[in-house]
Amino acid sequence: MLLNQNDQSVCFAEVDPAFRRDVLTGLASRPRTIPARWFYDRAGSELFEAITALPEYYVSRTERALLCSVADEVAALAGPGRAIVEFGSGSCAKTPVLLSAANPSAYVPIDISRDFLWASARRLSHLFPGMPLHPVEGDFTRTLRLPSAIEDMPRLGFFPGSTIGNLLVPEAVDLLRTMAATLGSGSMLLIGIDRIKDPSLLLPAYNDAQGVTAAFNLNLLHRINRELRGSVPVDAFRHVALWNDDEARIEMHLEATRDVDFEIADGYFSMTRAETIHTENSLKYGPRDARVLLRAGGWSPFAAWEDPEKLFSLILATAGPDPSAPCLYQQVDALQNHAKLQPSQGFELQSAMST
Ligand code: AVJ
Repeated sequence: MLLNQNDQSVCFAEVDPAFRRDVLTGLASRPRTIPARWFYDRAGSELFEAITALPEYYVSRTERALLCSVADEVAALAGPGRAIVEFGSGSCAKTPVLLSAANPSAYVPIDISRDFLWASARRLSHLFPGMPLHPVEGDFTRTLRLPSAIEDMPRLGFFPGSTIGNLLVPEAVDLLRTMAATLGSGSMLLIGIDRIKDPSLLLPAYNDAQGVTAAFNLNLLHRINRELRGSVPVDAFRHVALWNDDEARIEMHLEATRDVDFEIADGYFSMTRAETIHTENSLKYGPRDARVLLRAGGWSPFAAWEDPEKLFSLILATAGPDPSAPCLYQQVDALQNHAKLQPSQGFELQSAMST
Protein backbone atom coordinates (compact mmCIF):
# COMPACT_ATOMS: atom_id res chain seq x y z
CA MET A 1 0.00 0.00 0.00
CA LEU A 2 2.29 2.72 -1.19
CA LEU A 3 0.93 6.13 -1.92
CA ASN A 4 2.83 9.00 -3.30
CA GLN A 5 2.09 11.49 -0.56
CA ASN A 6 2.94 14.51 -2.63
CA ASP A 7 1.19 14.04 -5.90
CA GLN A 8 -2.16 15.38 -4.81
CA SER A 9 -2.58 18.93 -5.94
CA VAL A 10 -4.43 21.00 -3.43
CA CYS A 11 -6.45 24.07 -4.12
CA PHE A 12 -5.77 26.34 -1.14
CA ALA A 13 -9.16 27.96 -1.46
CA GLU A 14 -10.67 24.61 -0.50
CA VAL A 15 -8.75 24.19 2.76
CA ASP A 16 -11.08 23.82 5.67
CA PRO A 17 -10.58 26.76 8.07
CA ALA A 18 -11.48 24.41 10.93
CA PHE A 19 -8.50 22.19 9.98
CA ARG A 20 -6.18 25.18 10.12
CA ARG A 21 -7.58 26.30 13.46
CA ASP A 22 -7.43 22.81 15.02
CA VAL A 23 -3.83 22.27 13.89
CA LEU A 24 -2.57 25.68 15.01
CA THR A 25 -4.28 25.65 18.40
CA GLY A 26 -3.60 21.93 18.91
CA LEU A 27 0.14 22.30 18.32
CA ALA A 28 0.29 25.35 20.57
CA SER A 29 -1.38 23.56 23.50
CA ARG A 30 0.23 21.09 25.93
CA PRO A 31 0.03 18.20 25.47
CA ARG A 32 -0.01 18.86 21.73
CA THR A 33 -3.13 17.31 20.25
CA ILE A 34 -4.77 17.20 16.83
CA PRO A 35 -8.29 15.70 16.58
CA ALA A 36 -8.46 12.33 14.82
CA ARG A 37 -11.11 13.51 12.37
CA TRP A 38 -8.38 15.22 10.30
CA PHE A 39 -6.84 11.87 9.35
CA TYR A 40 -9.41 11.38 6.65
CA ASP A 41 -8.35 13.25 3.56
CA ARG A 42 -8.28 11.14 0.40
CA ALA A 43 -4.95 9.49 1.13
CA GLY A 44 -5.98 8.98 4.77
CA SER A 45 -9.30 7.39 3.84
CA GLU A 46 -7.50 5.02 1.47
CA LEU A 47 -4.99 4.14 4.16
CA PHE A 48 -7.83 3.47 6.60
CA GLU A 49 -9.45 1.15 4.05
CA ALA A 50 -6.10 -0.69 3.88
CA ILE A 51 -6.03 -0.90 7.70
CA THR A 52 -9.43 -2.63 7.73
CA ALA A 53 -7.91 -5.46 5.66
CA LEU A 54 -4.82 -5.96 7.86
CA PRO A 55 -4.46 -9.31 9.67
CA GLU A 56 -3.77 -7.47 12.97
CA TYR A 57 -6.81 -5.17 12.69
CA TYR A 58 -9.49 -7.52 14.00
CA VAL A 59 -12.09 -4.72 14.32
CA SER A 60 -13.62 -4.59 10.83
CA ARG A 61 -13.71 -8.28 9.99
CA THR A 62 -14.98 -9.25 13.45
CA GLU A 63 -17.79 -6.73 13.33
CA ARG A 64 -18.71 -7.74 9.80
CA ALA A 65 -18.86 -11.43 10.65
CA LEU A 66 -20.81 -10.71 13.83
CA LEU A 67 -23.29 -8.59 11.91
CA CYS A 68 -23.71 -11.38 9.34
CA SER A 69 -24.55 -13.78 12.15
CA VAL A 70 -27.06 -11.57 13.94
CA ALA A 71 -28.58 -9.43 11.18
CA ASP A 72 -31.75 -11.57 11.00
CA GLU A 73 -32.20 -11.33 14.74
CA VAL A 74 -31.70 -7.57 14.66
CA ALA A 75 -34.26 -7.34 11.87
CA ALA A 76 -36.78 -9.41 13.86
CA LEU A 77 -36.29 -7.32 17.01
CA ALA A 78 -36.50 -4.01 15.13
CA GLY A 79 -39.67 -5.08 13.35
CA PRO A 80 -40.71 -4.33 9.78
CA GLY A 81 -41.01 -1.03 8.00
CA ARG A 82 -38.21 0.91 9.63
CA ALA A 83 -36.08 3.45 7.80
CA ILE A 84 -32.39 2.73 8.41
CA VAL A 85 -30.36 5.84 9.13
CA GLU A 86 -26.61 5.28 8.98
CA PHE A 87 -24.33 7.76 10.74
CA GLY A 88 -21.06 8.40 8.90
CA SER A 89 -21.80 5.93 6.14
CA GLY A 90 -18.26 6.33 4.75
CA SER A 91 -17.61 3.49 2.36
CA CYS A 92 -20.68 1.54 3.60
CA ALA A 93 -18.82 -1.78 3.80
CA LYS A 94 -21.18 -3.38 6.33
CA THR A 95 -24.38 -1.77 5.19
CA PRO A 96 -25.52 -4.38 2.62
CA VAL A 97 -25.53 -7.06 5.32
CA LEU A 98 -28.00 -5.10 7.42
CA LEU A 99 -30.07 -3.90 4.49
CA SER A 100 -30.61 -7.36 3.02
CA ALA A 101 -31.69 -8.77 6.38
CA ALA A 102 -33.87 -5.85 7.50
CA ASN A 103 -35.41 -4.97 4.15
CA PRO A 104 -36.03 -1.39 5.32
CA SER A 105 -38.69 0.96 4.01
CA ALA A 106 -35.94 3.46 3.23
CA TYR A 107 -32.20 3.93 3.70
CA VAL A 108 -30.75 7.29 4.78
CA PRO A 109 -26.93 7.47 4.76
CA ILE A 110 -25.53 10.56 6.51
CA ASP A 111 -21.98 11.67 5.80
CA ILE A 112 -20.04 14.89 5.89
CA SER A 113 -17.99 13.88 2.84
CA ARG A 114 -19.97 14.48 -0.32
CA ASP A 115 -17.76 12.20 -2.46
CA PHE A 116 -18.04 9.23 -0.17
CA LEU A 117 -21.75 9.75 0.34
CA TRP A 118 -22.69 9.75 -3.32
CA ALA A 119 -20.24 7.07 -4.41
CA SER A 120 -21.58 4.63 -1.84
CA ALA A 121 -25.19 5.67 -2.47
CA ARG A 122 -24.71 4.82 -6.13
CA ARG A 123 -23.26 1.43 -5.24
CA LEU A 124 -26.13 0.62 -2.89
CA SER A 125 -28.81 1.72 -5.33
CA HIS A 126 -27.47 -0.93 -7.71
CA LEU A 127 -27.46 -3.59 -5.00
CA PHE A 128 -30.97 -2.69 -3.76
CA PRO A 129 -32.78 -1.29 -6.80
CA GLY A 130 -36.24 -1.02 -5.24
CA MET A 131 -35.20 0.55 -1.96
CA PRO A 132 -35.90 4.28 -1.44
CA LEU A 133 -32.55 5.95 -0.82
CA HIS A 134 -32.24 9.45 0.69
CA PRO A 135 -28.61 10.52 1.24
CA VAL A 136 -28.07 13.39 3.65
CA GLU A 137 -24.90 15.44 3.41
CA GLY A 138 -24.29 16.75 6.88
CA ASP A 139 -22.55 16.68 10.22
CA PHE A 140 -24.25 14.12 12.45
CA THR A 141 -22.70 15.62 15.59
CA ARG A 142 -25.53 18.17 15.26
CA THR A 143 -29.23 17.45 15.30
CA LEU A 144 -30.28 16.98 11.69
CA ARG A 145 -33.65 17.21 10.03
CA LEU A 146 -34.25 13.89 8.28
CA PRO A 147 -35.79 13.80 4.78
CA SER A 148 -39.54 14.40 4.80
CA ALA A 149 -40.00 11.17 2.83
CA ILE A 150 -39.29 9.15 6.00
CA GLU A 151 -41.31 11.42 8.29
CA ASP A 152 -43.87 8.76 9.17
CA MET A 153 -41.53 5.78 9.32
CA PRO A 154 -40.07 4.37 12.53
CA ARG A 155 -36.27 4.58 12.46
CA LEU A 156 -33.34 2.30 13.11
CA GLY A 157 -30.06 4.17 13.52
CA PHE A 158 -26.89 2.33 12.50
CA PHE A 159 -23.50 3.40 13.86
CA PRO A 160 -20.95 0.66 13.17
CA GLY A 161 -17.15 0.54 13.28
CA SER A 162 -16.67 1.58 16.91
CA THR A 163 -16.38 5.14 15.64
CA ILE A 164 -17.85 6.15 19.02
CA GLY A 165 -14.46 5.08 20.47
CA ASN A 166 -12.75 8.11 18.93
CA LEU A 167 -14.67 10.32 21.34
CA LEU A 168 -13.99 10.90 25.01
CA VAL A 169 -16.87 9.85 27.23
CA PRO A 170 -18.59 13.27 27.60
CA GLU A 171 -18.43 13.80 23.82
CA ALA A 172 -19.70 10.28 23.19
CA VAL A 173 -22.66 10.92 25.51
CA ASP A 174 -23.43 14.17 23.68
CA LEU A 175 -23.28 12.39 20.32
CA LEU A 176 -25.64 9.61 21.46
CA ARG A 177 -28.09 12.26 22.71
CA THR A 178 -27.84 14.13 19.41
CA MET A 179 -28.54 10.89 17.55
CA ALA A 180 -31.60 10.29 19.72
CA ALA A 181 -32.81 13.81 18.91
CA THR A 182 -32.19 13.34 15.18
CA LEU A 183 -33.94 9.95 15.09
CA GLY A 184 -36.87 10.86 17.34
CA SER A 185 -38.90 8.93 19.89
CA GLY A 186 -39.66 5.29 19.20
CA SER A 187 -36.34 4.89 17.39
CA MET A 188 -33.79 2.15 17.79
CA LEU A 189 -30.02 2.22 17.42
CA LEU A 190 -27.63 -0.55 16.39
CA ILE A 191 -24.12 0.41 17.47
CA GLY A 192 -20.78 -1.38 17.14
CA ILE A 193 -18.40 -0.95 20.08
CA ASP A 194 -14.90 -2.37 20.42
CA ARG A 195 -14.14 -4.20 23.65
CA ILE A 196 -11.45 -3.92 26.28
CA LYS A 197 -9.10 -6.83 25.70
CA ASP A 198 -5.56 -7.94 26.27
CA PRO A 199 -3.05 -5.28 25.12
CA SER A 200 -1.16 -8.06 23.32
CA LEU A 201 -4.09 -8.12 20.86
CA LEU A 202 -4.87 -4.41 20.95
CA LEU A 203 -1.40 -3.02 20.34
CA PRO A 204 -0.60 -4.87 17.07
CA ALA A 205 -3.99 -3.74 15.71
CA TYR A 206 -2.69 -0.16 15.97
CA ASN A 207 0.93 -0.91 15.11
CA ASP A 208 0.86 -3.41 12.27
CA ALA A 209 3.91 -5.16 10.85
CA GLN A 210 3.46 -3.65 7.38
CA GLY A 211 3.44 -0.11 8.76
CA VAL A 212 0.09 0.86 7.26
CA THR A 213 -1.12 2.37 10.54
CA ALA A 214 2.17 4.28 10.81
CA ALA A 215 1.60 5.65 7.30
CA PHE A 216 -2.00 6.55 8.27
CA ASN A 217 -0.77 8.48 11.32
CA LEU A 218 2.14 10.16 9.49
CA ASN A 219 -0.18 11.14 6.61
CA LEU A 220 -1.57 13.79 8.95
CA LEU A 221 1.80 15.58 8.78
CA HIS A 222 1.87 15.24 4.99
CA ARG A 223 -1.64 16.69 4.90
CA ILE A 224 -0.53 19.63 7.05
CA ASN A 225 2.38 20.24 4.68
CA ARG A 226 0.11 19.96 1.64
CA GLU A 227 -2.85 21.99 2.79
CA LEU A 228 -1.43 24.42 5.34
CA ARG A 229 1.86 25.35 3.68
CA GLY A 230 3.75 23.40 6.34
CA SER A 231 7.43 22.57 6.52
CA VAL A 232 7.10 19.70 8.99
CA PRO A 233 10.06 17.32 8.55
CA VAL A 234 7.98 14.15 8.40
CA ASP A 235 11.06 11.90 8.51
CA ALA A 236 11.80 13.26 11.98
CA PHE A 237 8.58 11.74 13.38
CA ARG A 238 7.65 8.19 14.23
CA HIS A 239 4.32 6.50 14.84
CA VAL A 240 3.63 5.44 18.43
CA ALA A 241 0.61 3.43 19.64
CA LEU A 242 0.18 2.79 23.36
CA TRP A 243 -2.44 1.30 25.67
CA ASN A 244 -3.59 3.71 28.38
CA ASP A 245 -5.02 1.28 30.90
CA ASP A 246 -6.48 3.90 33.27
CA GLU A 247 -8.56 5.40 30.47
CA ALA A 248 -9.12 2.08 28.65
CA ARG A 249 -7.93 3.50 25.38
CA ILE A 250 -5.39 3.10 22.63
CA GLU A 251 -3.57 6.34 22.03
CA MET A 252 -1.76 7.19 18.83
CA HIS A 253 1.01 9.76 18.89
CA LEU A 254 3.56 11.20 16.50
CA GLU A 255 6.88 11.36 18.32
CA ALA A 256 9.74 13.64 17.31
CA THR A 257 12.90 11.56 16.92
CA ARG A 258 15.10 14.68 17.18
CA ASP A 259 14.68 18.37 18.00
CA VAL A 260 12.69 19.96 15.19
CA ASP A 261 11.59 23.42 14.10
CA PHE A 262 8.95 24.01 11.47
CA GLU A 263 6.41 26.46 10.18
CA ILE A 264 2.72 25.96 9.48
CA ALA A 265 0.62 28.70 7.91
CA ASP A 266 2.73 31.52 9.39
CA GLY A 267 2.95 29.81 12.79
CA TYR A 268 6.36 28.79 14.12
CA PHE A 269 6.76 25.57 16.14
CA SER A 270 9.62 23.95 17.94
CA MET A 271 9.58 20.44 19.43
CA THR A 272 12.26 18.66 21.38
CA ARG A 273 13.27 15.05 20.83
CA ALA A 274 10.73 12.53 22.26
CA GLU A 275 7.97 15.15 22.46
CA THR A 276 4.73 13.87 20.91
CA ILE A 277 1.62 15.08 19.14
CA HIS A 278 -1.41 13.13 20.38
CA THR A 279 -3.40 12.28 17.25
CA GLU A 280 -6.02 9.71 18.27
CA ASN A 281 -7.86 8.07 21.13
CA SER A 282 -9.64 4.79 20.54
CA LEU A 283 -11.67 4.03 23.66
CA LYS A 284 -12.59 0.43 24.44
CA TYR A 285 -15.61 -0.59 26.49
CA GLY A 286 -16.42 -3.60 28.61
CA PRO A 287 -20.02 -4.87 28.26
CA ARG A 288 -21.25 -3.01 31.33
CA ASP A 289 -19.33 0.14 30.41
CA ALA A 290 -21.04 0.11 27.02
CA ARG A 291 -24.48 -0.19 28.61
CA VAL A 292 -23.75 2.65 31.03
CA LEU A 293 -22.57 4.78 28.11
CA LEU A 294 -25.75 4.11 26.16
CA ARG A 295 -27.97 4.88 29.15
CA ALA A 296 -26.09 8.13 29.79
CA GLY A 297 -26.63 8.94 26.11
CA GLY A 298 -30.40 8.54 26.38
CA TRP A 299 -30.73 4.97 25.07
CA SER A 300 -31.89 1.74 26.69
CA PRO A 301 -29.85 -1.32 25.74
CA PHE A 302 -32.22 -3.98 24.51
CA ALA A 303 -30.07 -6.76 23.08
CA ALA A 304 -26.35 -7.24 22.67
CA TRP A 305 -24.16 -9.70 20.84
CA GLU A 306 -20.51 -10.59 20.99
CA ASP A 307 -18.24 -12.79 18.91
CA PRO A 308 -16.89 -16.02 20.47
CA GLU A 309 -13.57 -14.38 21.32
CA LYS A 310 -15.36 -11.40 22.89
CA LEU A 311 -13.43 -8.96 20.75
CA PHE A 312 -16.34 -6.79 19.66
CA SER A 313 -19.94 -5.96 20.63
CA LEU A 314 -23.04 -5.05 18.69
CA ILE A 315 -25.74 -3.47 20.82
CA LEU A 316 -29.34 -2.76 19.93
CA ALA A 317 -30.96 -0.02 22.00
CA THR A 318 -34.26 1.82 22.12
CA ALA A 319 -34.57 5.59 22.48
CA GLY A 320 -35.44 6.95 25.86
CA PRO A 321 -35.13 5.61 29.35
CA ASP A 322 -36.79 2.31 30.06
CA PRO A 323 -35.30 0.99 33.27
CA SER A 324 -37.14 -2.30 32.99
CA ALA A 325 -35.62 -3.31 29.67
CA PRO A 326 -33.25 -6.19 30.24
CA CYS A 327 -30.13 -6.61 28.17
CA LEU A 328 -28.07 -9.73 27.95
CA TYR A 329 -24.94 -10.33 25.97
CA GLN A 330 -25.57 -13.19 23.60
CA GLN A 331 -22.47 -14.96 22.56
CA VAL A 332 -22.61 -15.96 18.95
CA ASP A 333 -21.41 -19.56 18.71
CA ALA A 334 -19.67 -19.27 15.40
CA LEU A 335 -19.29 -16.41 13.03
CA GLN A 336 -20.68 -16.95 9.59
CA ASN A 337 -19.78 -15.05 6.51
CA HIS A 338 -23.22 -14.84 5.04
CA ALA A 339 -26.22 -12.85 6.08
CA LYS A 340 -28.76 -15.66 6.23
CA LEU A 341 -28.60 -17.87 9.24
CA GLN A 342 -30.58 -20.62 10.82
CA PRO A 343 -33.27 -19.63 13.30
CA SER A 344 -31.34 -18.31 16.25
CA GLN A 345 -31.00 -20.03 19.59
CA GLY A 346 -33.79 -17.74 20.60
CA PHE A 347 -33.87 -14.61 22.60
CA GLU A 348 -34.46 -16.23 25.95
CA LEU A 349 -32.92 -14.31 28.77
CA GLN A 350 -31.22 -16.53 31.28
CA SER A 351 -30.72 -13.65 33.61
CA ALA A 352 -31.87 -10.10 33.31
CA MET A 353 -29.24 -7.48 33.82
CA SER A 354 -30.13 -3.85 33.86
CA THR A 355 -27.54 -1.20 34.26
C1 AVJ B 1 -12.37 4.26 12.69
C2 AVJ B 1 -12.05 5.11 14.88
C3 AVJ B 1 -12.83 2.90 14.58
O1 AVJ B 1 -10.06 3.55 16.33
O2 AVJ B 1 -9.93 1.60 15.43
C4 AVJ B 1 -7.69 2.50 13.00
C5 AVJ B 1 -9.49 4.30 13.48
N1 AVJ B 1 -7.01 4.32 13.89
N2 AVJ B 1 -6.37 2.40 13.20
C6 AVJ B 1 -10.13 2.79 15.35
C7 AVJ B 1 -8.11 3.71 13.45
C8 AVJ B 1 -5.96 3.51 13.72
C9 AVJ B 1 -10.53 3.37 13.99
N3 AVJ B 1 -11.92 3.93 14.04
